[in-house]
Amino acid sequence: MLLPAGSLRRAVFLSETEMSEIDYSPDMIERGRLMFARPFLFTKGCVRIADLPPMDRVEIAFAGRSNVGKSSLINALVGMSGLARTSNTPGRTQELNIFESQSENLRIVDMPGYGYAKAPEDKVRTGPS
Ligand SMILES: Nc1nc2c(ncn2[C@@H]2O[C@H](COP(=O)(O)OP(=O)(O)O)[C@@H](O)[C@H]2O)c(=O)[nH]1
Ligand SMILES: [Mg+2]
Repeated sequence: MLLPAGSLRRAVFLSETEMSEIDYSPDMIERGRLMFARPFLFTKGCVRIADLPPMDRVEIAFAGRSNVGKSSLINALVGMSGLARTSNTPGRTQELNIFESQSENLRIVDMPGYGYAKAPEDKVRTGPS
């Protein structure tokens, strides 16, 4: 993707309050939309590093505190309401859930949230190992 020098950097480093859609051209917004356009398929849930797929494509991982809406955001981006499981209960996602685009060289990783987990203490302590 060819962008005018500095245009992407400017968008990335603007603070949240300064950021607006004006900083992105309609063409960039459309490219972003198409990047996540369905179909994505659930590949697997990884509990061990050894389970992770090979680093053979672009990977975008969503990390953040429990229950902030990581899985909901993935579903909204992809336009598939049931792809990533969402929950009212914090700490439900306890694996690295892998989703792969069927049309782009792109992988999404839905990560377990940090801060709270309703899981056995040993699993909370170690996480994916
Ligand atoms: N009000 C509101 N609730 C949201 C939003 N996004 C997610 N939720 C709700 O917040 C809860 C946690 O969402 P989830 O995507 O599972 O969060 P995750 O733990 O970060 O993956 C669910 O009950 C969602 O329906 C949002 O933008 N607004
Ligand atoms: Mg989640």
